[in-house]
Amino acid sequence: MIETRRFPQTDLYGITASEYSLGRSNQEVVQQMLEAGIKLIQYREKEFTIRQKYDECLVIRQLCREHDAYFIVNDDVHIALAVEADGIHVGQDDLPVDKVRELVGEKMLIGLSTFTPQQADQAVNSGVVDYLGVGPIYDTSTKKEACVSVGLEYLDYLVQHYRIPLVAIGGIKQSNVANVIRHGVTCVAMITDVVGADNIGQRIKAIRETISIAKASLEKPR
Ligand code: TZP
Ligand code: MG
Repeated sequence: MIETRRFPQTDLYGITASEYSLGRSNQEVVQQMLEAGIKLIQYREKEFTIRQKYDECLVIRQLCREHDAYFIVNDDVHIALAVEADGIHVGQDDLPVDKVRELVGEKMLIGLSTFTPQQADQAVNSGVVDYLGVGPIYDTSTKKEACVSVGLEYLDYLVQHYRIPLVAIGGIKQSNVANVIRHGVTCVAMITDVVGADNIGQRIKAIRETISIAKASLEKPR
């Protein structure tokens, strides 16, 4: 468990999705992400049993520790606690964030998915959320229950109005990530473009190069 609760300064947020991983296990995919230098991994599996998720999280938690990477669990507060994750990521239909904070204590990061300014306001005012998920920026079929894409305007609004760490997500790929970065976000999350790549390591390297070129073209990245 990390000592002080602080969202890491990092460019790419890796998320599991065995359905899109070309037959590779989540463990294998995470191993490749970590070897490619990703420092923030979220375990996200919507269709698995609690026991399957717990067993995978135990292993991935350890892998993240060995690579000095943060490990965040999606949805399941009790699994995050059971494996001593560094964070929990919840959405608007999960437990309210103040309740999540009560359950996980002060050390664990809390991320919240948002797609409207009101949700962002509430999250920031709650004082318990450490970063906001922002999206879907573009159309995506990866998140089954996703709302229609919010576009870059919502991201612009957050970049202009808040200092809380932001993670842009949804339909982001190597081909369009530069544009997202140019809107001022530091960190982006990608599912299919990473886990669905034939060579995950090479794809991550290419994405990170693209991000770093886009950031260099900005005066004041945040
Ligand atoms: N939350 C908003 S969009 C999304 C999630 C989990 C799915 C992102 O997946 P992809 O494949 O990067 O579009
Ligand atoms: Mg959720």
